[in-house]
Amino acid sequence: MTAARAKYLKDYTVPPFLVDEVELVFELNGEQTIVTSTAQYKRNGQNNADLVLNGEHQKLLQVSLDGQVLAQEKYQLTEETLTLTELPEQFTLTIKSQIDPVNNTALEGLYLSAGAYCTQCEAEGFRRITYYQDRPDVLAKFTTHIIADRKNFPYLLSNGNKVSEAELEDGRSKVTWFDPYKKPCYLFALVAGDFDVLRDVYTTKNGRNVTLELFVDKGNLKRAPHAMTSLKQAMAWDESRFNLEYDLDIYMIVAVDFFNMGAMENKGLNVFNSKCVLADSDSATDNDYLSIESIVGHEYFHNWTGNRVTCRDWFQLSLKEGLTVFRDQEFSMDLGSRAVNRIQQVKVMREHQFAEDASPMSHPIRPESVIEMNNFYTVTVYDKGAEVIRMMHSILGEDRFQQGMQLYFSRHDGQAVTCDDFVAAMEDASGVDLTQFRLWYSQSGTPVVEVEEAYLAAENKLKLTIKQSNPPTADQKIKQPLHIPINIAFFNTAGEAIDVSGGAEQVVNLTEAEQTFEFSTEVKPYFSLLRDFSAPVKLVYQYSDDALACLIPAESSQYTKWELMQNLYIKHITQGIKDSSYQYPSIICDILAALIQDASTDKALLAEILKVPSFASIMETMDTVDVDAVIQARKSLEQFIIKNLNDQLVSCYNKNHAQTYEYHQDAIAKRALANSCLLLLAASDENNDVRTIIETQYQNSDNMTDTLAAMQAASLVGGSLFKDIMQSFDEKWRGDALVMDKWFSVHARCDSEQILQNLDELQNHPDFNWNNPNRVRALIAQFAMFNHSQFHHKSGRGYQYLGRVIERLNTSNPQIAARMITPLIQFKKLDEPRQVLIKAELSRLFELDNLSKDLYEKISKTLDL
Ligand code: B3K
Ligand code: ZN
Repeated sequence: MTAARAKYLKDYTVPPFLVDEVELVFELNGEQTIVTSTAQYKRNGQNNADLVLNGEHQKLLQVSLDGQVLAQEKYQLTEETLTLTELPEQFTLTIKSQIDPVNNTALEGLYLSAGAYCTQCEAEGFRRITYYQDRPDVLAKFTTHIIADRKNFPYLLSNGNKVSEAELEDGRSKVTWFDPYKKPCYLFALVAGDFDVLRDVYTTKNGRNVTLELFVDKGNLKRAPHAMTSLKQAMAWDESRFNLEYDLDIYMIVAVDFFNMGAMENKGLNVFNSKCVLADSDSATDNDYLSIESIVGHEYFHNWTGNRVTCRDWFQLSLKEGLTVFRDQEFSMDLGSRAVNRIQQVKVMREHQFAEDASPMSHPIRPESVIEMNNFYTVTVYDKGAEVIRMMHSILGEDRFQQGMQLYFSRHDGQAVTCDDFVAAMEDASGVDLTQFRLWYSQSGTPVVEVEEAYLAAENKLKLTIKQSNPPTADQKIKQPLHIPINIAFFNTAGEAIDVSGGAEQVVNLTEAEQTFEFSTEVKPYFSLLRDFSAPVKLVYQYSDDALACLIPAESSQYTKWELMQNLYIKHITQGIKDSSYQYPSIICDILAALIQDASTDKALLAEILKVPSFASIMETMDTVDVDAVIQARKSLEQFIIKNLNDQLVSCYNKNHAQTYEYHQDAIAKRALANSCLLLLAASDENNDVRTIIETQYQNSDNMTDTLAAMQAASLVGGSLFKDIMQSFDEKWRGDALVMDKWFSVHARCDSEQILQNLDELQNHPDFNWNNPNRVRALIAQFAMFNHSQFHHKSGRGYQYLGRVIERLNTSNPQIAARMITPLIQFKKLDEPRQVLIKAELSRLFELDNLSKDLYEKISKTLDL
């Protein structure tokens, strides 16, 4: 194991040397690929520091200073660094080294993905390519020459604009790219391969033509148009909403099959996981379409928030990620359903981020110490980071927020800056004091907000006493009160909005540990709290059933209707967990029936409301979890709903299920609603008619959304129907691994006693590949995250199975291994015997000889070592 030492935010110092220009020459030659880098260094202010370059996994061939080859005793080489001493004020350094992209299964640095060369440099992958100061605050202009065999690699791509192209005599080509924008090395990219290309042009609002190119594996062109459309929509949206225009003459996206995450925003040359690009209605679901739209948007938006203005150091990651997630969320919300998007965002927060806050890996959105940076591309930095930006947006309002953005760019374009610089721009542009608000950047954990009400009839006054508590987290014991905006709306018992003092809808700002807010009102009102999830907190307030029955139809915020329904479900599931014979109250079905009946109900919203809260979101509301009781209580609630609403669900299905596929918002909503009804009906213990519906839907489906829903429904009813459908899908899609991922996932989620044998067998399927992260996620991560009854099997076999997978990935792909370990480190709410089993598995892993830094950081924190 490499030395696992933590780095601290407080230790930041400026780089001792800066680089103006760097020139890279790549001679792509399989296992013996040669990289030569030439960079102009100059001292950064007065200092006599050594130059310490980062470099790993490469063979250093030669170092030259100002054209003179250096003898070995003139520099010090370790596994991770190259150090040069006694350097002049300015000099040119040329370094030649050899790297092996062919055997690079970590998928960091330069590697081969299904025959094409590609790179992934963020966070610290550039050091696997050449020796350099691999940190985001060293910004340089890059020139890249790529030399490779013409026949196998007709496309040689890098950042910026292509400046020359030549055919060499030996069958190779040489292409040169120049990127005029200074950038940190994490934004460097290179791709070499043979592709099909979808081309288009975008004309910016100032009339500049930008060439758009989308590179996909040969034969995949028909799955490229949706990503191209999304890109053009993103470019137009950023102009209209943020007044930001694209800055190069060309924008390229390359889809590759082997990729550790979703996509990467390299300047002018995004590299994408093919899963986040390729879609047609036959092979991709509506959710795939929407996720592609949002990821294409996200990477595009980074061109300003991330690339033009970047991070000073990696502790500031949320500067670009929180902000860019906020921007991609708004993009999706402006294009599609605001409510459904908000629901998805909140689910990520409750099901994943709150769990991370409660885990040994808890950290603020701006972490203070890091061992392996790749471990901090988290739901906290990304999604809670976006919630923090969203709160600023709601405190300032759209206009002042946009003025803050303009000030931020005018101050910092071309710089590497901090989260504080961002908040300062918001503050200076708006005149709003964000001193206390800044704590959201440094304080980890999920605040708990408790609300108590008192109506003083004699005074016509409602008093809300609101308390915040900020429980200690693994990383931070002492907490302070935060600035928490709480959005509230008031209604009378007839469900009409009532104007209390301050308005029928208002935001109160909780800034102290406890505050009482008074509202004048002649009637005792009902009110809904934390509307639109106005802050990333846990709300502790128990609405009465009567209040919910009034508020759900009355609420004008579609998201909040869903939120209130969740509250009703969870309230009663909690009873069901305590008492397995608990009778669910009819009010649940009365409210659902009314929503189904009401033609004005938003269909996409209803599709979400008809989903009983997930295991993870129930878990979030409890301190300790009895796994089997939660599974049972969810099931009983589903049975209760189906029993009472069977006919309504069938007729709602029939009304909304379409025979012919169309792709637009209304059609997507109808499909979602029909499939929510189908999945609920399929969960029934008794209903046999549903088999016919599932079979017909599967047979007649002309799109993947309905096909997959039928397959998932079949997995719930089981038997020969399920077997037949799975077999038919395999026959149809075998060989198309991206599509087969859906099939692997349905298998992985099956609640079968045989699941571990099944997982073993599935690994022998020709489309399964341990080196491809998509496959591993589709099969193993789906099992560990969603197959609750089997993963948490009381024997511990589920935990041990995942442990063996992690052991295997530890050497081949440490980043993926560390991602997959999440279900094993978030165990604090489980019963004691299960915790013991998990810890035993973690202790075993901790003893591995070659444990990566990635896993070391997570396991040592979990076992408190
Ligand atoms: N910036 C990349 C993520 C890089 C992850 C490195 N482990 C994608 C994104 O957030 O847009
Ligand atoms: Zn990002």
